[in-house]
Amino acid sequence: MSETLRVGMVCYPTPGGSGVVATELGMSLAARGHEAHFITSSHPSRLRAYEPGVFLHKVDSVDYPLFQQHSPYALGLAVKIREVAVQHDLDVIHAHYAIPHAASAYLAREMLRPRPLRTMTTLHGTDITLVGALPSYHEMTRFSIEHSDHVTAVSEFLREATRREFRTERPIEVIPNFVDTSTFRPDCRPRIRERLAPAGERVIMHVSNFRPVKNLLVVVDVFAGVAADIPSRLVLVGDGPDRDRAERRAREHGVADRVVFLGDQEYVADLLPAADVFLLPSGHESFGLAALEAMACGVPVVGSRIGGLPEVIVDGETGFLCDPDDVACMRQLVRDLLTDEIRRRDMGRRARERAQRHFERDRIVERYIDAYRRLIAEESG
Ligand code: GMT
Repeated sequence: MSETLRVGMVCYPTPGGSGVVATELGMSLAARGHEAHFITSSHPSRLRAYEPGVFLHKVDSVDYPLFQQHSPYALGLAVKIREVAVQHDLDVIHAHYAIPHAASAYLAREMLRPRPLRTMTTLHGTDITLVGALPSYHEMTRFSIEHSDHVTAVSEFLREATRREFRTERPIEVIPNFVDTSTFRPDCRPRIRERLAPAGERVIMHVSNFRPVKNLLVVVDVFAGVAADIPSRLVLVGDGPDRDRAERRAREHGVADRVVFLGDQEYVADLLPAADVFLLPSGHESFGLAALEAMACGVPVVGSRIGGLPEVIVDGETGFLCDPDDVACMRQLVRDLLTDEIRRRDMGRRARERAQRHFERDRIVERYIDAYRRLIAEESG
């Protein structure tokens, strides 16, 4: 078996956890001497530096009047996967987020027969819990899972949710998400903190794609309660459909002058250490990569007791968990943390330790490499 792996990485290029995981994984593979071929509709947002061994292949989108705004991306992707697999002799195609990537990988594999191409699908979250479960996609999601050569999920919660929702007995390996703790670290640049909180206020931070599932209005509600008696700023990183509603909510609470909207930021590792507390009150969260990145920066997280978040945040030790809409609970816990600096720092230290011990990038990347090698061995065995 060749030592060098050639992996096709299919992911969404937009900012979002599944794309981040795919991108970091591909770059880590390349840094170990393997080849990572990104097959995406545009440049993945976290792909910053050049790494020898990383290749980009853009999926063509066909502009034809009959398609109106519905260019059949899944088909163009399948054709591109097939093409890249042949040209670069790919061993494995790794689809991140089932819809429609796992179906496209399946089509590419079938088009290539008898040449072998092993397919692996990583389930990330809403591909199972929201979108994939919709009647329009349910059967296709189930089919894609059943026909993928290997399936992984980013948390125990997601594995169980998949089994339940799709009534599948298919083995699903849990490989949790990871963080590079040498990039995400507690070193706060004073200049960044001073700009975010010029009068020395406490900083509460939230990073997401501002979709309804992230409960951004709850973030603002919690902050408004805290800001009533603790000089503080809310720093919101990201963008998305709930941004306007959040701005309006901040005005209604009379705290708009203390809420900073930074928009989408690529270098969140520079921002997170400037936070005193990270808030993540999501309604659904299969893992919560943003929480893990905050923890690696030594920032305690106050989040929801739902989905995979309890697998990341240890309640009372590395952060706190409340019900997703329990504003009073979160408000009290944030307030407690901001008024007890020794406890806050202690929790932050334990949060970082947990990130290092359980979710360190290098160890988790090895688990993916092991899964690729097992898949290839099955094929040749
Ligand atoms: O499902 C989504 O919201 C999209 C997805 C993404 O691409 O950002 O997020 C999911 O995958 C992340 C990476 O594995 C997880 O950390 C997020 O918890 C998960 N989001 C949800 O479950 C809502």
